Amino acid sequence: MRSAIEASESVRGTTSPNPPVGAVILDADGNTAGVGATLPPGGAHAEVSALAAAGERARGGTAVVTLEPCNHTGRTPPCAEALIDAGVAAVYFALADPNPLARGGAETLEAAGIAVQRGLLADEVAAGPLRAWLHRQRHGRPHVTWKFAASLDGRSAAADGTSRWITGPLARARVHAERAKLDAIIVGTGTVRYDDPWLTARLPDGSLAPNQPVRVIVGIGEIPATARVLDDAAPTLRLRTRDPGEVLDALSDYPDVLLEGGPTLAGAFLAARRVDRIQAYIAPVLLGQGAAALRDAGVGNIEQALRFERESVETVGPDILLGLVPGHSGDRGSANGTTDKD
Ligand code: AOF
Ligand code: ZN
Repeated sequence: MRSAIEASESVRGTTSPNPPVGAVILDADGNTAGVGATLPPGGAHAEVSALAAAGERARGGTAVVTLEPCNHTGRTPPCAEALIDAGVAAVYFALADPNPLARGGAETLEAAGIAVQRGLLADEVAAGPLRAWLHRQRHGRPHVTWKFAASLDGRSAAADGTSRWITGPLARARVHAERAKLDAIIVGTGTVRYDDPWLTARLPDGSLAPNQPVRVIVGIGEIPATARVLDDAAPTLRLRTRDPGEVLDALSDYPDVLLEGGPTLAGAFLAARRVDRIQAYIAPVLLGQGAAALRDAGVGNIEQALRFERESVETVGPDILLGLVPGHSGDRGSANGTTDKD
């Protein structure tokens, strides 16, 4: 399953609106016979590409898939049938398919006499490669990650506005590697005016990654015609609204969305409870003055503080990457000041 997760990670950002699924076929002796991952929409599902790689070695073997094999004829024929036809003896999958059109593959496989194991590394898959797709299936809107980099005292620029580089090269490389796996990156018009970001995903050598997320500029302010985000290195979408709900409605085809800045836009999304995860890169740097990473998120007193729970903490070179999710309060998981008081 770890290999299947790795395969699914390798296609994250290229499969929307389909989920990035990974599959591994083991032969009857338990050796890896084929690895596959979902191709762009209309192309083969993960199981079918793994079966193609395995060929005859699939017979009597085992399929390991991050999502329940589909049971439907959509853009492609059902994977459950493909697994039956290939003669696999067992199927392990992590997550049941929540899509009512596609689900039921497990029962079809079992009816054909195949041993089915559900739930293998389910939490890892749900928090990892299938996270955004599952979120969109459940909530009908994109999964939003707010990413920011700040000094230890929460600032993203020094007193004179200079901001390069607060975090180290490893953190920046990581941000670029992550960009290539997203569907869309959102920035406000203010950030476009002040920072003139390019918002492309670059490989370590500086060249453009093959997969580029859509660059989304939101807000009613004007931006210069010479702004770098307007070039043709990646598609760009201009949304003349500041309302997070309207922005996400317009992005319904883009399940995995990154909110990059600036502080005002982040504040609007946080106040509207439209941030599903925070990735905070914290550098061991003190600035003392300078713009904060966040402005006005609707918090007037400590009771209203937006509280989050730690999902992960990692060191990235000299910096710390904190992964946070909204604190549990109410079934929508909105972040507010009612948890973690002690
Ligand atoms: C799988 N393996 O690799 C993926 C699955 O329109 P289609 O035919 O491409 O089907 C899309 C649906 O199939 C999608 O919503 C999800 O339920 C499932 N995706 N299933 O067996 C795969 N990507
Ligand atoms: Zn399928």
